Amino acid sequence: MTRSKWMIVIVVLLLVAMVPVLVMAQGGERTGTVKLVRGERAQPVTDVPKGTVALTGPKAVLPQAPTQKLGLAPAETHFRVREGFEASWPNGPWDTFDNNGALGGDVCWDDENWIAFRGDWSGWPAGGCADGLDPNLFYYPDDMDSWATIGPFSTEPADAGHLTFRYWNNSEEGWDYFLWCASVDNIDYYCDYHTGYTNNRWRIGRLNLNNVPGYGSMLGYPEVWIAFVFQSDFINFVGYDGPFVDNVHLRVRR
Ligand SMILES: [Ca+2]
Ligand SMILES: [Ca+2]
Ligand SMILES: [Ca+2]
Repeated sequence: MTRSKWMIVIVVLLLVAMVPVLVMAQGGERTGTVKLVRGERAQPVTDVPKGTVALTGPKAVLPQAPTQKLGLAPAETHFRVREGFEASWPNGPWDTFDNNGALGGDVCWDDENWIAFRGDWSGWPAGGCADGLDPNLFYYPDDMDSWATIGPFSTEPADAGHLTFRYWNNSEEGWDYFLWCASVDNIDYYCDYHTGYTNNRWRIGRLNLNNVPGYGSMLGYPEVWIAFVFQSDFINFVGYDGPFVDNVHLRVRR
């Protein structure tokens, strides 16, 4: 081969070698579990390799109490929240707040009508409090530590507690985290998280209070909290829409 042909071969080989890099640059995502202490940023401890989607296992089968298995008693609901963000929010047991003070302004969750799994409205972590934005016009800001909580509620008489919800996310992968968590002291929260892009799809998020990641069972406690958290770092080089949450269903029963 002539020298110029060798050059072409080398260039082609280099381009082929770059394909995985180019593919990975196009909006990957990661999920995992992490312990989150209120007032601190999450330090993810387990990572799924970039581009691997491992969000949820097979559909959870709700465990039944012995009496139910025998057909003696129907399930008894002790605490239930259904939220589709189509009416006034926050309401009832919900609370929302900015957890890092003046840093990044005063930003918390609110109901918004930019995108929804069902209806027209969903929850968004940058829409509420004094410096809240409209997702129809803005991306999420930097330095966020935005919380939406349900609770406290009791699980003392409960045999089962399940949280399910839908979420859509586009956040800066590896830097800006959407987390869903549970706590028995409102300080240490145990969470699953998503960072990156859900490819314009709504995913199912789950939390089983009988098997909270990193903790174990949170059944049998006088006070339990659920939290949806979004944390962004100090910079984005391009704009991201962030996480939207819809069809939240929490049920604690025996
Ligand atoms: Ca909705
Ligand atoms: Ca703040
Ligand atoms: Ca960021």
